[in-house]
Amino acid sequence: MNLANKILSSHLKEGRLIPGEQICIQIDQTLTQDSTGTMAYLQLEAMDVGHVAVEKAVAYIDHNMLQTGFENMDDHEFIRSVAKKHGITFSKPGNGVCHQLQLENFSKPGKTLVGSDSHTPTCGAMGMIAIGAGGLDVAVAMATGKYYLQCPQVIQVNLTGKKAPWVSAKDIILKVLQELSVKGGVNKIVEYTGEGIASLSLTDRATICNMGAELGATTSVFPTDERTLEYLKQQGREEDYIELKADEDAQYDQRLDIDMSALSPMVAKPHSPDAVVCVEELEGMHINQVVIGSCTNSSFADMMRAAKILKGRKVSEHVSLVIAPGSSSILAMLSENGALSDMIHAGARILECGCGPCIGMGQAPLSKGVSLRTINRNFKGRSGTNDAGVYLVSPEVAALSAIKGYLSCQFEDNMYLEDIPNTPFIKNENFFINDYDPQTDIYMGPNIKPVPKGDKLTEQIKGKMILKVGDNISTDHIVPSDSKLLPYRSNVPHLAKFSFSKVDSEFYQRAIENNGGFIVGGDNYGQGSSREHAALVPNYLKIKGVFALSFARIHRSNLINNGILPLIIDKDGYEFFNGQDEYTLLNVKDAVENDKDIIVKNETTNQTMIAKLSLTSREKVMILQGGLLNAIKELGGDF
Ligand code: MIC
Ligand code: SF4
Repeated sequence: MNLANKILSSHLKEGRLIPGEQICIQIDQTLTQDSTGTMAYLQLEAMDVGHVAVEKAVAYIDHNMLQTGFENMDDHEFIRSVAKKHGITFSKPGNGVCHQLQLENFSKPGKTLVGSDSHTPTCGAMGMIAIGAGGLDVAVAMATGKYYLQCPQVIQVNLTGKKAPWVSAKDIILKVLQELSVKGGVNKIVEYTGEGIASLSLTDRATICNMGAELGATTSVFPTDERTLEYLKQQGREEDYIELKADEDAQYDQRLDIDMSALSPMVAKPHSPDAVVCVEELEGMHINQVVIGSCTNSSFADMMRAAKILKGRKVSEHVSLVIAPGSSSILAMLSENGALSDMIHAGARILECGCGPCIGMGQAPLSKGVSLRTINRNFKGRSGTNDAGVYLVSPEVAALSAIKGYLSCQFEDNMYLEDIPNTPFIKNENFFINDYDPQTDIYMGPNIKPVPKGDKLTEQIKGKMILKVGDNISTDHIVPSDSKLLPYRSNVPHLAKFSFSKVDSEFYQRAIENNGGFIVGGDNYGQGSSREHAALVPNYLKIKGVFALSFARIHRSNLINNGILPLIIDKDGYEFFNGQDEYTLLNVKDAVENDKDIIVKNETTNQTMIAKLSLTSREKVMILQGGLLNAIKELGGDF
């Protein structure tokens, strides 16, 4: 057995480990963050449960921290009160980014974790099965300890050789993205094997697992070894260590070989994480901004390497360098060992520990600007500046380029930090709140609006095609996020006004005028972030179905959870839709109940075509009932 299947099988509650079949796994840990958390906790409240049913549930505040109005802090207070009522650990704002904190404080080999954030797989570095999901699925996991998913295939990525000094873990995952693309991992687990692993630290592995989300993968996983133990010792948790690895004769569904000694520094160009080339190809490109941080590259080692490059040097006059360490512990350690002052002396702006610029919460680049970032996503407009170009690089390339004023990988030998001190982490318990009181009153700010509900499925559905888009539409396109919109994650009616605004400024108006309708998309529709707002908003706007060539995993589940049909079409089907014609799905209920194709009729031309819905038995119930919350109401919380 491979390692992924070993962990899955030890947690299997329903189904068989056959790729494509529906399985249910026992969940040991959950995490939420604030931008998806308010909805997840409103949904948890609607389920009327007591103490959470998992070993460890943590609610982080890391995304929405600018507090330019009352909305953010109202959300924080709402989450804090729900956490107290249900026995969930609350991580206060300023403590750091959820994935970095989960890794440092709670990750344990062999455990399962589900989180309302697409980068939850970061903890795969610890030999965990850690999966990103929509908020409602995480709420159900908190309430019942269960998570349903399509049993994934397992891809083996075999690492050999040793990376050269200036090659970083980021370059390994950028190489994997170059090979497999942003849809190469959909419904697959990426399992790393090979003698090359031993040279990668735990946080190197975390960077690699983190950006497995950009492959669309269900998750990524590493075996455990001395490096795992070393990290756990550093965290004062060595008793959590167990050895985990695949069997010698383990089977995989696909294999990719990467010789790390052949790699050089890489960069992902705008506007996709898989638009990867060698930095050398773009050496000398003028830059305006550099951001070092995010859940991908904000570890102690990343910060120390960047600090070493900056030490005694000066950030270029025309560059704004911002640095956000991943956790309060890391920040405290950088401050104690002097690395923080090396950064500040060089001219770096230090941000509080959180997501910050990665999700457009401040630090928007200048118009048409070039921003080098160590983050994981560079979708158009995500930085807050629609015409800026964001390039994804390693912390080393970011720091060097900040000094030079242009993209570069021409390092000097004395910039290299040979050994990262293995000092025990400075643990700061004061940012974690562990109160539990089932009588707690829930705090509700005025910006927190109810969760939209779906309608029961009818036999026929009529509607106009109100938007047709191409391949790789991300949830950032469907519901954009920046400092103006993120405060409204608890207010779906307000967010709805900005839906698809970066793709088609009239979408909202058309949806209102037509009382909803259909959307048509290409391949990998809904990639990227786990935000279920990309389904809650369409639900609120009465979108009845999305036709696409293929769907990203989390978004597909979010659509179904909201009672919206994820309809599969082929290339001819894509061409079938034109203008703003009216369409009728002639036999939906029958098709869902009896696994039939759906007949779609164009009412203007009278032509018909076929769309497919491939649903598991549980998904069928959700679609018939108009969403997961309705299904739970009808069939009970354990549904
Ligand atoms: C992201 O990186 O896009 C986010 C913001 O962390 C999202 C969650 C969200 O949209 O709130 C994610 O990755 O799931
Ligand atoms: Fe936060 Fe960015 Fe990581 Fe999302 S990808 S969790 S916004 S740091």
